[in-house]
Amino acid sequence: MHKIAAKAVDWHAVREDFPILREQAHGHPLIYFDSAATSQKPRAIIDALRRYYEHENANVHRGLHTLSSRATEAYEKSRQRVAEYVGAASADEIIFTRGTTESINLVAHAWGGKFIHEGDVILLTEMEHHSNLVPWQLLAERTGARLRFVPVRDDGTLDLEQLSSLLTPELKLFAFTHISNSLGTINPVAELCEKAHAVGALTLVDAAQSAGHLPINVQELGCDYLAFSGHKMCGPTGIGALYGRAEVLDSMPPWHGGGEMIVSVTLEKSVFKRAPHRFEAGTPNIAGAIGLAAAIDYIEQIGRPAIFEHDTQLAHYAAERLTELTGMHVLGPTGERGALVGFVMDAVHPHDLTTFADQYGLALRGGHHCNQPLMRRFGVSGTTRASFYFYNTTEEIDRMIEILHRAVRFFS
Ligand code: C6P
Repeated sequence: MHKIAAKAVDWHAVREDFPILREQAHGHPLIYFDSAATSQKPRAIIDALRRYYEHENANVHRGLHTLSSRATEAYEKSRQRVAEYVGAASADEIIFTRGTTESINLVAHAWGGKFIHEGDVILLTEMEHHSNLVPWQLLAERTGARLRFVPVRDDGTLDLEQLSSLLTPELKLFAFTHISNSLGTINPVAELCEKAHAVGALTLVDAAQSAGHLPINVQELGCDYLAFSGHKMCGPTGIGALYGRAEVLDSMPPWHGGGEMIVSVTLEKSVFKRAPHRFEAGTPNIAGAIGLAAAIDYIEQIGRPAIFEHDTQLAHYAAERLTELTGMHVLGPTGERGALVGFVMDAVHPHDLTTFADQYGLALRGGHHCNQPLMRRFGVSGTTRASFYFYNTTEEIDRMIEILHRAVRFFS
């Protein structure tokens, strides 16, 4: 996995593409280590949004005038770009959503509402973000379905030995994260999909933390659904996508009703379009989709293998240097890990540490990271997390270590 050769990239030049990284915070140069929450945006994406509003802005799929045709063409070209990016067989398999959360809710409502019944099982893992947990809890409450969980081992990896006993005939869907946003664990997606399919279940991959970081091909992974957010991969907020295998999408009823998603409407009844338009009621986030396609162009120009290599090297370097600090506990696997490192320090609560770090211009994230059950599993109320992207540097990590040493002295 992820063994495609990475090209050499001038990372310092790449960093110059991000105007916000020249900002200061509390009189210090900004060190932005919160890209798992949302990434920063390069000039190319900011320009693409401005270009759209200056030259193409109109509603899509409705008007017959020039601007509407331009906007529709740009919007549908963006869908094609997203399809290529995740290796989908067709652009019809890409539904634009507000992001990962909405993508998962779409599946829980449209697919779950039709196919999930009392006694059915939905399998999740203990490391799921609330976005891949709460929608299934709500579905289980509505239908009487049961939720089951693959446990997480002390090293932050999934306990796959327990998986075979969870793969029962009642299992209808296995929904799991590709990369944990708290632990950095990279799950073996293809293997998990194959095992779930062997008992006739569908699979949903939460790619919120992976889509901008490593090559993804849904056909090679063999997943039925894949959800991700544009804002974590250099794109604008409020846009993301759901990939759904054509056959699965065709079997699903709409979830939101409104304009754009119908073929015909009478006062009593409507006939709906096919996927993906059936799932995009109302005026979509046109600018967002165009911004997402621009983000994909930008990322592809650098190359995901190079990004993955760079980001994971930073994460390993940070994990290693953190161990220099006394009373430090780094969570997550020691082997392959995504672009983040979560840790707990005896001397200081994550919220206090994050506030302290901010005084030095360092943006960390402290708290439960929408992973309350996982925090409970590790016996902590929260962690401090440093998350990286390709614009970050080892020098910034060295500076973080200095600031953390200072924090230990201050709080002890
Ligand atoms: N995590 C963080 O870790 P949205 O908000 O829809 O763009 O993404 C939700 C989501 C779903 N799954 C995973 C694994 C995630 O990490 C996230 C978002 C952010 O800082 C916010 S809690």
